[in-house]
Amino acid sequence: MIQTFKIQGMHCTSCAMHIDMGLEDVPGVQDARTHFARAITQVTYDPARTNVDQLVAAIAAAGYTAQPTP
Ligand SMILES: [Cu+2]
Repeated sequence: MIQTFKIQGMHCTSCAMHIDMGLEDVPGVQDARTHFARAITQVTYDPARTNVDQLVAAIAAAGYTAQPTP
């Protein structure tokens, strides 16, 4: 499953790396790609092991605000 999030709070490309690292620590996340210039993150995950709320929480723990896009 792939979910895209709009991200608030990024100010440089290392912010994007922090988000990717935080997401990749979540069990069930297969891939996380944060685009600094577009202010989005695309997460590929196993819905049997994690969910959108947990992904938002992981991004919040890294210090950023995430909003899932439809
Ligand atoms: Cu930064």
